[in-house]
Amino acid sequence: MKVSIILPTYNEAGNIVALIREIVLNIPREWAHEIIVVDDNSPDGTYQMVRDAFSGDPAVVALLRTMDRGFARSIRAGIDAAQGDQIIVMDTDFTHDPVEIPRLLHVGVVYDIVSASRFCSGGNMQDVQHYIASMLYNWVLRILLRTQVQDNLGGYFTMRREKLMQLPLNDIFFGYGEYFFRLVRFAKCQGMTIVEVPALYRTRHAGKSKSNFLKMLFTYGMAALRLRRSCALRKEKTNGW
Ligand SMILES: Nc1nc2c(ncn2[C@@H]2O[C@H](COP(=O)(O)OP(=O)(O)OP(=O)(O)O)[C@@H](O)[C@H]2O)c(=O)[nH]1
Ligand SMILES: [Mg+2]
Repeated sequence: MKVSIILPTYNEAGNIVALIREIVLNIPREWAHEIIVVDDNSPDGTYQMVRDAFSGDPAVVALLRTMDRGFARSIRAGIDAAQGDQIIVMDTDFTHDPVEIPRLLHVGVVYDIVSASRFCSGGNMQDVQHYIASMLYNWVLRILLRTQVQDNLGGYFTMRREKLMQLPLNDIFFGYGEYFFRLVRFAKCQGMTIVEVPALYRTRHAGKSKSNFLKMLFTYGMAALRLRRSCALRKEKTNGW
C-alpha cells in the first residue's frame, strides 16, 4: 500500500524541509509513500527550497502553481497528481503533527474518512485562544451542518483515494479551510463513514498565518448556509442518503 501526503504551501520556507523529514520518519515501514508539495508560487522560495533539498528523492514531488492561488484548489491539484491508495492532507506549519500519521493510516483501513480532531475527547490545541475561538465556531457550524463531527475545520485527515474520487470534487475544493466541512458533508450525503481521532494541534513553528479571523467567520458561515441547501437538494434528487 502507498500513501500520498499532500502538503499545500504558501510562504512556508521556514517549515517545509524539516516537516517533510519529520513526516517521512513517521510513515510506518510497511507503507510506500509519496510527498506532494503544492506551492502557490510563494515569494519566499518555498518551491525551490523543496526542489533543492530533495532533488535526489523521487518520493518528494513539488508542484508549482502560478495561477488561481488558493488553499483548497492547491489541495485539489495534489489529489489530482496523487497515485497512492491512501491520501493524507495536512497543513505545512507543524500545526498538524506528523506523529499522528500512523494512527490515521491504521484507522483509515476501517473508516472512509479519519479526521485528526481537536475537539473529540483527548484532542487539544497549544494555542488556547485559538482553541476556544475554534470551539465556539464549531458549535455554530455543527448546528448549521448537522454533520455530527466535532472539528469541522481541522483539515488533517486521511481517505482512500478511490473513495475521495467518488465525491463531487469541484463542489468541494475551492476557497479556504471551509472545504473541509464541505468534504465531510458531501461524504455524509453519500453514506460514507467518518471518525475523529484525538490530536494535539501545535502552534505554527515559523512564518506567518495566512488566515484572517473575521473574514473567515463570514465566509465560512456563508459557505455553511449554502452547503445546507446544496446537500438538501441532493437528498431530494437521490430520494434519501
Ligand atoms: N498552496 C497554498 N497553500 C496555502 C495558501 N494559503 C495557506 N496555505 C497553506 O495552508 C496551510 C494553512 O494556512 P495557515 O496560514 O497556517 O492558516 P491557518 O492554519 O488557518 O492559521 P494559523 O492557525 O494561524 O496558522 C499552511 O500550510 C499554508 O502554507 C494558498 O493560497 N496556497
Ligand atoms: Mg496554520
